[in-house]
Amino acid sequence: MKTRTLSRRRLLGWGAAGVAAGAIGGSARFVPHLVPAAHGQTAAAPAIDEIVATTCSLCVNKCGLYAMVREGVIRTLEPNPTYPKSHGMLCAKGNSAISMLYDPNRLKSPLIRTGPRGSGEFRTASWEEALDHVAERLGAVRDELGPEGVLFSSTEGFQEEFFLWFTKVWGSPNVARHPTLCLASMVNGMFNTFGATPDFDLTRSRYVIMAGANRFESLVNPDSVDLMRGLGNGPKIVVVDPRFTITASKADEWLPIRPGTDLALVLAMIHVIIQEGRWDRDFVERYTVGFEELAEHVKPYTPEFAAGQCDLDAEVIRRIAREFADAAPRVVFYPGRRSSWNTNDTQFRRGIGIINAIVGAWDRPGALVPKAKIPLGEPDIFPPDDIEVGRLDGLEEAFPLANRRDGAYLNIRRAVLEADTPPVKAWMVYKQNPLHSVPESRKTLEMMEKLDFICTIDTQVSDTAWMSDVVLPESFYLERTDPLHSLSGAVPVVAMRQQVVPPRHDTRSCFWIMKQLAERLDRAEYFDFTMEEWIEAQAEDLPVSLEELRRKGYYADRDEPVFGKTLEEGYRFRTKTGKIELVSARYAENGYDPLPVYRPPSTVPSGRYRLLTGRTAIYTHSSLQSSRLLAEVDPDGPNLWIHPDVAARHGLEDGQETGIRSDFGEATVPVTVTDRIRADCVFLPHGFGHQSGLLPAWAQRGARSSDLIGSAEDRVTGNAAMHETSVELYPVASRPHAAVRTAAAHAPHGAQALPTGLRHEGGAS
Ligand SMILES: Nc1nc2c(c(=O)[nH]1)N[C@H]1C(S)=C(S)[C@@H](COP(=O)(O)OP(=O)(O)OC[C@H]3O[C@@H](n4cnc5c(=O)[nH]c(N)nc54)[C@H](O)[C@@H]3O)O[C@H]1N2
Ligand SMILES: Nc1nc2c(c(=O)[nH]1)N[C@H]1C(S)=C(S)[C@@H](COP(=O)(O)OP(=O)(O)OC[C@H]3O[C@@H](n4cnc5c(=O)[nH]c(N)nc54)[C@H](O)[C@@H]3O)O[C@H]1N2
Ligand code: SF4
Ligand SMILES: [Mo]
Repeated sequence: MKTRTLSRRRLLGWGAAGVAAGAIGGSARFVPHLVPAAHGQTAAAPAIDEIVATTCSLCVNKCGLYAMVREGVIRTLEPNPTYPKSHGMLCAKGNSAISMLYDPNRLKSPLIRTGPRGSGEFRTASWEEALDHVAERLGAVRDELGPEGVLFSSTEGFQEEFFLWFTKVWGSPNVARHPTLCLASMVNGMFNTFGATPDFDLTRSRYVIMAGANRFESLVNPDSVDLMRGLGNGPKIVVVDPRFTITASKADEWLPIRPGTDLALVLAMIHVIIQEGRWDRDFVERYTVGFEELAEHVKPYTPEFAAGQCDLDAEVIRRIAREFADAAPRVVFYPGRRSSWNTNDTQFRRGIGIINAIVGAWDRPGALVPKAKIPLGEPDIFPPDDIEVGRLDGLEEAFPLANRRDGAYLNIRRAVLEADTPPVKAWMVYKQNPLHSVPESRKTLEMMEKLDFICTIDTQVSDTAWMSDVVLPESFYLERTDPLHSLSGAVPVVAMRQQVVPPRHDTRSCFWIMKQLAERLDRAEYFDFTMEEWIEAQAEDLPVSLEELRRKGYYADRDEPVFGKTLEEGYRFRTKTGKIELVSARYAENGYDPLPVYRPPSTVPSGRYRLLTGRTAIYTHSSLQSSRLLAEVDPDGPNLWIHPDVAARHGLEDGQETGIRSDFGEATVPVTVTDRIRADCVFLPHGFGHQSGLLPAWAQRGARSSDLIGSAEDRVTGNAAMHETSVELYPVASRPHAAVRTAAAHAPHGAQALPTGLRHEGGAS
């Protein structure tokens, strides 16, 4: 087996620069004049000793920021005004980072379980002991079942590459990453149309349709910032959403669609555009295949048909289709991000790809833009071959076109549950909270019961960590240096995340943890490098120095998107035919509809409502509900949205608690009575109802959405289909309003058993 060595050449420079990350000479001179400018201030900047450029990690967006340090303490975080992905934005979540960093109740050291799983009985342990323990348990599973006996789960983040690297060199094909809970269907739909996943030039667009994508609450940058900046003089924005979201409230038009029917709308719009001759003939001719078949295919999808499905007005559908086509090519029918909605989701996203393609909204100003990426140097490591033996997700047969590196979450869980003897016996979880993020938590709990060993690497005792055998605390992002990260986009960037202050507690980086485990499990040769050497190798071919990167926080090779490369003579799209595929050759080959066929969502039995899920503006999934600061400013809370008609039917008043039950579980939750939602569905904000006794009381408000949502899957990717579940409401005895409850009272297995000092100080009301 070939192993790696880092070339000496790559070792030079980093050490010479003397960078104990965080102590960065020169940056203080560079930044202060930029920061006030970003805020339109003229007053002198506050007295600070040091300014460190770094990258927020509190959600997927990776916004650029400057940390202002005085006397070794971070005083404020300021958005990096020039960073191309966030353009001077730092959201509420990002700003909560300081309060999280200095929270006295943080997870401070490794924990080892001492009582029954879920009892909350842990003791603190040294790293030495905790790592020895993890290594011993993983080693035992490897001896019994082989390396494939360990399941690895993780969510994106800069340090995730070391977790994935460990997985690879360990040799397990059993990986469950977050995309099959999130964007897998959108990516697949776009890729099988354009051979690429696009970004968007929203600043130059004239007409933008957002189906669901809630950009003013579910922030995705630079899209959210670009749309906000454009309000008033930017594109016309049409929001299609069963809820009147903040995004809808800022839009020009809101279409309160019946959930799960969007593909009918898209097909009807294509029908109108073709029937009325409004497509871009030249573009379709030169760059696409399958137009004739498409024209035939959409004939039955009239606006009247869609109106019946979507509960919208046929004339409105016609008008929107015309306006969209007439404003083309500076238009974007936005394909969304969290596309884990329905079982036909990938076909819906394909429909969006197609409508953009036929009006020529591709690789031009104001339209969809293929993403570019700045290549990073690769350390000289020769990884072992991918192992496929013992693969549990069954992708080959079930989802041949799905991304093999991400797995299929629900399929893996099913395989473990259905096997007589468990094919995996250990679970390593990094930066992920599957008890919240994976539908049907009771099955996840069942799977946990079948496993001998669970280790979670987190920054807090999440519900998943609470059920684990060992919890390893990663340092907070402001306390660590991560590898460089190349973010693809219309304007690609290389982002730098560097340590601002040293770790406050006995925490470590994922890199360090993986290296330690590798050393204990005879994989040391694959981790024979330091973080500094890794970064050095990554930066080797960049045209900027590491010093410059550290000072600025990022590197970008352009200020503006470059348009038209894929439209040049001879360019071959990365599809089977080399063209933009209106008819998908790969889908046809694999037994899927080559043109998107509308299939209605699951029926909702009478007396029930479709359950919708999603996020609110100030939380990231289930990760920030523990922030006291955010809980105090939270405008939305964990409440279930219900329409006034629904409230009247059940005799519910605003703020009152209701029981909510699906075929998969039940919960109690307060309601918000609002006509900002349709009457045939209810909306449960995601990420509340924590059960870990080591999280504060305010994190326990509301209901855990994964307790209610069933395990439906998208047909093409295996992406979870989270909006196929229906619920009923039932009365519950009125309880005092649950804004602040004691942690002990609501911890499922009695937090009393916790050693003193572990329990959350803010828990008592
Ligand atoms: N019901 C429902 N389910 C959903 C969704 C939904 O809207 N509703 N959304 C889906 C989507 S789009 C996604 S992307 C997934 C996300 O699913 P997850 O990735 O599971 O998201 P989180 O709930 O934020 O859990 C992240 C965990 O990582 C921890 N963490 C945060 N920062 C760090 C760090 O620096 N290091 C380490 N080691 N840990 C850290 C947090 O404390 C938290 O426990 O959920 C999906 N599931
Ligand atoms: N504040 C905040 N921002 C985030 C995140 C976060 O956790 N918090 N997470 C990030 C991540 S990982 C992701 S994936 C993105 C997700 O960003 P989005 O894709 O925007 O996801 P959601 O918040 O789930 O919002 C989905 C919207 O779709 C609507 N909807 C539900 N069903 C239907 C339907 O059938 N048709 C239509 N047209 N609309 C429907 C819902 O009412 C909701 O408003 O957000 C990112 N940004
Ligand atoms: S959107 Fe907010 S939480 Fe997410 S990276 Fe940007 S500042 Fe951080
Ligand atoms: Mo996501």
